[in-house]
Amino acid sequence: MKKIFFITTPIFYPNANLHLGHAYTSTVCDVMARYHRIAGDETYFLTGSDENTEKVVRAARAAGKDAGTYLDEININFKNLFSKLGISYDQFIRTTDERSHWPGVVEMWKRIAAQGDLEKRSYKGLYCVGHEAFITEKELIGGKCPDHNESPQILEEENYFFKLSKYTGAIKEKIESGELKVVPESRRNEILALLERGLEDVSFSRPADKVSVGIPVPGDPSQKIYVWADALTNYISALGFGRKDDALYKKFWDNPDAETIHVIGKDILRFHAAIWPGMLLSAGLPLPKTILVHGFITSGGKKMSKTLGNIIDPLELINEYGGEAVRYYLARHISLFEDGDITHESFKEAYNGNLANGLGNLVSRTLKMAATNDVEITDEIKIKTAKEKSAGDMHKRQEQALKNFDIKEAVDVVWNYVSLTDEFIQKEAPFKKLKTNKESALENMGLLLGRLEIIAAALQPFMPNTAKEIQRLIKENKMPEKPLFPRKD
Ligand code: ME8
Repeated sequence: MKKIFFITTPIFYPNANLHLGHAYTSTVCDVMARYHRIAGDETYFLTGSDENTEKVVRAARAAGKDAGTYLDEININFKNLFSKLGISYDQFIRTTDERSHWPGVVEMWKRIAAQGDLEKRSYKGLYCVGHEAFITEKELIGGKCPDHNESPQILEEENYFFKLSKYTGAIKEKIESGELKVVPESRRNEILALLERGLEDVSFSRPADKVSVGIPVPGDPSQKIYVWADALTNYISALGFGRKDDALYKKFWDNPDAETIHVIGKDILRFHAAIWPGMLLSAGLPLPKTILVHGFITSGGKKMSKTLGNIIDPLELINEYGGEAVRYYLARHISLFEDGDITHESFKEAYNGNLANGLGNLVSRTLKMAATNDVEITDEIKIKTAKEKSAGDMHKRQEQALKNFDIKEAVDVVWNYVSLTDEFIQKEAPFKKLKTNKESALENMGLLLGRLEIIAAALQPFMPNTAKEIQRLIKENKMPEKPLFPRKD
């Protein structure tokens, strides 16, 4: 049965260009979105940028630009990377967009306020500008925030607090019952342990005179809505929640049959699996169905950082190897459920071994044999190849893997099939056999074309352009004009 499928990336902070971690989240979402579209599901893929933040103000100032110009420029960079990576989003939301985003946030605020869940309180604490959050004494190392290497400021101010603590039990129940799935199990346990300890109320606004950006609190212009209440609501404001044109919201969110999934990194689990469900419960709105949490990408076993000089720029990799190769690496060589590593060396090794040699070589060999001997693909061959056990097994395993969000396994099975096909060429040696048993040789070549067609189809969600190129070459019965993946030395 056709499904309704809604998938989101986190909205990214535009205080710097996107790095490989962001490219990873986006690629995971794109693979899932493409897979569902191919299956015929009605699919909507949302991404965007999280702009109402002091980080942006500081970055714009450092670049000597006004915030508007700075944001427009960096959004072009975001979209440029997405285009090179083939990220097929349906909408890119910007939280500074007063027409599409703000009405949803205002509506969300009003609903939570109507429940009596927002309360003005005086708050004094240590505030880290990098985190845009109050942090505790315990988290400091040498008096500084370890993530941002900055001393926090002591702030005392009036904030509206969201009474999140009130929803601890209800959120726990939704996760325990599976109504809200948190995947993988380890992250589910992590959030359940947090809920077991009890949630604290959270600051939801800041004095308007202390912040330069943000959406004014409805009915109290002395306060501005604080970044998380603003950012999380993007997932529904983008669909039209709080607006008249809310058809997408009704179809993709406020619909028991819609599969809704947020893909996030492990750093923002609490926000998505505690604060966001709390907000939705308070506002009387449906919760997402699944929160899929991935690990972090490291380089050489270390967190990528400017100080260590081990940041890998996705654009640099794309320029050298192409967007499809980057998608391939992220999908297959990073496990979604754990931290994954990448270095220039590991990338090149995977590229040469599995793309230049593995897939690229198979495509060249098969198409060369077919083109020189005028072997063309026929419906009969297609049916015969699809009936082979190896093809059936691959499909079954791929489908199961994607159901479990195991993208790595879903690509691994394609390469197993590539290896089986290589072995078939080795064993049957159709090129040599031409002289002794032409009929069998031609039959082998036809089967190889059929298998290549199956490989191309199975690659579609992961490497869409490569899949299309292989399909074109088969159809036109041509050898690639140049190798699909030239070897790199
Ligand atoms: O947190 N490895 O935005 P952000 C893998 N605006 N993924 C990584 C990563 C790494 N090393 N570093 C970042 C924000 N990510 C908020 C989100 S959503 C309502 C608001 C990915 O620009 C990961 O998905 O810091 C992480 O959750 C996201 O980028 C955070 O991007």
